[in-house]
Amino acid sequence: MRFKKDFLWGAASASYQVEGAYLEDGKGLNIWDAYTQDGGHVMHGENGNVACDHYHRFREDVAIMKSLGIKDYRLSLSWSRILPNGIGKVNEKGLQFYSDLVDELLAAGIEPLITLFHWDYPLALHHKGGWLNRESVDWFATYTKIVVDALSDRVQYWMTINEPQVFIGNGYENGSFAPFLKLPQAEVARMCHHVLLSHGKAVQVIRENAKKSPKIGFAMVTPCYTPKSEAPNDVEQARQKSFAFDSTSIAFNNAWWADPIFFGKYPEDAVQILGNKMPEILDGDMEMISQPLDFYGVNIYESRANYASKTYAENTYLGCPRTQMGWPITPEALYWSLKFLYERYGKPILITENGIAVTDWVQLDGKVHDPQRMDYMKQYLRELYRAMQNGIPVIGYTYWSIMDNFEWASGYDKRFGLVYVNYQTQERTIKDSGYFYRDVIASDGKVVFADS
Ligand code: GCO
Repeated sequence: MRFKKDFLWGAASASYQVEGAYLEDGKGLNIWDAYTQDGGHVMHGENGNVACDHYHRFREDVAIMKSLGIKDYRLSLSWSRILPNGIGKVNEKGLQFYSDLVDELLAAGIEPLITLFHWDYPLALHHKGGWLNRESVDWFATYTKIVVDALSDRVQYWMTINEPQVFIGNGYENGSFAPFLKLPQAEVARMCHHVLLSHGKAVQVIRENAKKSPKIGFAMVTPCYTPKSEAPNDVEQARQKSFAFDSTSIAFNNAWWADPIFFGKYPEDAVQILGNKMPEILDGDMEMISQPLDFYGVNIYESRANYASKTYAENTYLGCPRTQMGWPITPEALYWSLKFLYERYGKPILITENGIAVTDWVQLDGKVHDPQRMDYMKQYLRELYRAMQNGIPVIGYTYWSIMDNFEWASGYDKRFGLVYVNYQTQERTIKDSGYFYRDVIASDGKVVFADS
């Protein structure tokens, strides 16, 4: 058993989590820069000021990716590195960094996949109301145009926005991520609408200006429920629950985001439940939001679950296997999520993130032995293969993350990388899983099916 030859075997990172150089070469502040300096919100008072120093070490990091045979690298751009105030004057040194990184990747035979926005919102725009301000749509479109003009002669794959569920849900609903706010539901709904409009307008800008024929998507975190059994009524119940509007949070929903994009309308249950908290929808909004896409980019780590339960959420039980994040290990989430998402939206799927945090360290032999991560990857990739064998078109798999990095409010304790980072020395050590992934890629996935 093998994956198809042109399968995109990739790895991912995000600007704030790896770059560091938070004040260097004209970069402006973003909300994570601003709201982590007080040491109050992130584990151990940590922040991304230095992170993995990828800004200075990107050539070394690309060389590691090349040595592993990685086909594509999903990176995100720091909006405030390119536009220090979010709008207005361009920081040419910021653009140059990304141009150099793209050139380094292409020279290494690695396809750059660009995420335009991965949570590091320009502080200056936050002070102008951020996503609450409808002007945010034009701000994002202007930023997108600058990036497309600079990079689209070499970049073909574009993801507009990463996980609006999380940056809105944690950033503005439950307050656990920057800018650590808890806003009223009507304001959250309005932000979601402006994020969707921004996505749509960015798609339009890319289509109209890209020099290289673009392939455009996003990176949503929309895992589905796993049915209790393969009995038709259990499957149907899981499907229904996966797209029903769960009002415990506006942002942490699936159809709330994907239906406007693919159907040009909000899901009826959400409209009913939110009532007068629904955002104002102007003429043309839904057409703008539902610009055609080339793929459905999805981040999947675990099955969707209702965490309100006092004891065990779905797929969890006494002593169940969990990652260092505490997330249950549910490989079947890849099969069922892809099945339900493809049946509903009918788009080829790119796994834009999947991975595991494990308590890694460099051992006495100087290596990082991480058999749990290798087993996790095997289990999840087998379910991905099962989805493809059942007719679901999957264009690639992107491991999160190429290297250990800043895991948001959890700081640096949580290590997801295929490459271990010593944050005192910035020394990189390829983990056993990194060599395993090399063998997965070289064998078109064949080693995934070996039990040893
Ligand atoms: C996300 C983000 C990543 C995280 C990763 C592990 O999906 O939450 O895209 O930035 O670091 O998922 O939580």
